[in-house]
Amino acid sequence: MSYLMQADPEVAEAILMETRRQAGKLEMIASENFVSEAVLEAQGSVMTNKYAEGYPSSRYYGGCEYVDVVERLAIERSKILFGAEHVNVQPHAGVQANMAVYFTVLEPGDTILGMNLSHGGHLSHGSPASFSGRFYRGVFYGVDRKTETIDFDEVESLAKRHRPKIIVAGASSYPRRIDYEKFRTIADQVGALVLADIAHIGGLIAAGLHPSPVPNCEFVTMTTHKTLRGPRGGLIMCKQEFGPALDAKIFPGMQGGPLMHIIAAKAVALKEALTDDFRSYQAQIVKNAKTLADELLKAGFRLVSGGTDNHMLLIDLTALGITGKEAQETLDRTGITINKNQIPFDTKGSQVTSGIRIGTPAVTTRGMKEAEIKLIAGFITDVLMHIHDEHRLAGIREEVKSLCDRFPLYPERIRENR
Ligand code: DSN
Repeated sequence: MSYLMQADPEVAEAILMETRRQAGKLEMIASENFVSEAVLEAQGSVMTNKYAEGYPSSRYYGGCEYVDVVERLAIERSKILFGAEHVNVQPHAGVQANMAVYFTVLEPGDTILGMNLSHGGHLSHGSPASFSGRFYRGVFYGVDRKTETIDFDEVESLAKRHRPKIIVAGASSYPRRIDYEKFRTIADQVGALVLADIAHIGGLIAAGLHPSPVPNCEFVTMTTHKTLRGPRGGLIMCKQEFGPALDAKIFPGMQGGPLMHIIAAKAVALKEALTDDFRSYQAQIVKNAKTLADELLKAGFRLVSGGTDNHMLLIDLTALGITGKEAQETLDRTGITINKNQIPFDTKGSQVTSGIRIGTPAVTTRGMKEAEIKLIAGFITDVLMHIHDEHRLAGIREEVKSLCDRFPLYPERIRENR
C-alpha cells in the first residue's frame, strides 16, 4: 500500500480515480496532455521542500546548490530549444508569465492590443475580467468574418489609432498558423513591443513545425504543460536587454519562492523536447488534427476557418441546433472530453457557446495515429448527430472504452492502484 493510501485514503482514492478517468476516456481538451513518468517523478520530488528566492548563484537562502543545478538546466535547455537570449523558468503559470512582461514594460493605464477573447484570445491579453484589463487599457483585434483568420488590416488600423505600448500575438483557441512577421511590421510602424504568447503551440514551435516568434518579438511567453508536455507552469523568453528587469518583476516583484520541484520537472520535459522522438510526436499531433478536421468536414460539420494548421479545431454547432454546453456534456458521457468554446461572432455566452474546441496532443501522446483518429471522428459525429439517442450513446461509450484499453496510459499506476 502506498504512503498516501495509508496517510490519507480519501485523497489517495481521488487520485486513483483521476488516473483511471484519464486512462479510460479520450482526452481531447486542446490545452491538456499527459506527462512522462520522469516528469511526474521530478515533480513529486524533495525539491518541493526548498526555499530558493532569487536566481541560481544569487539566492536569499543557503543550501541551494542542487536546486541551482535544475534551474540552470531548465534555462539552458530552453535557450537551446527555442534559440532564446534570456529565459525565466519561474512563472507559476501562463498568466503570471504575461503579468511579468506587462510589469516589466507597461505603466498602469497603458494600452495592450490583444486578440478578442471570443475570437480565440486569452483573458490575460487585456480582458476586463482579468488584471490585464483592469490595470491596463485593452483594445482588441479579431478575425475576418469570412476567412475567420486574423484580420491584419484591423490589427494595423487599431494599432495606428490606439498606439498600444505592446501588441499581443497569441491565442487560446485559434486553429491557424500565426504570422509573427506581420505583427512585427505593424508594431514597428507604431513603436510598439510585441509579446508572442505561444502557450498552446510551444511544442509545435520547438519542433520547427510552426514559425518561431523568438527572432521577431521582444517577449515570448508560454505554459509548459500543453503541447510542450511538461509540468503545469509558465516560462518567459526575452531579448537580453529586458532580462534583468523581467527577472526582478518575477522575484521580488510578484512571486515568492519558486516551485523548485516544478522547475526540476520543466528541465526534464525540456530535455525530452530536444529529442527526435519529440519532433515526431509533434508532427503526429498536427497530422492527427488535420485528419480529424478532414473527417469532420466530410461528415458535414462546419469548422471555424475551414480546418486547422495546428493541434486543435473548432466546430460550429449552430446548424445542428445544439449548444457547446450540450455537446460537451454529451461527449463527456460517452468518454470523450472536450470543452465548449465560443466561436468568432458567437451569439451565445461563454457558459453556453455555439462551438466546441477539440485537440489532439493528449491522444497522440497515447500513441494514437490517423486510423484511431478516424474512429474518433466517427464517434464524435455519431454523438453530435444523435445527441438524444441514449442507446446509441451507450454503444459509443463501450467503443471509446475499448479504444482506450488498446492504448494504455500510466499502466503501472493503474496496476498498482496509485
Ligand atoms: N485554460 C487554457 C486553455 O484551455 O486554453 C488557457 O489558459
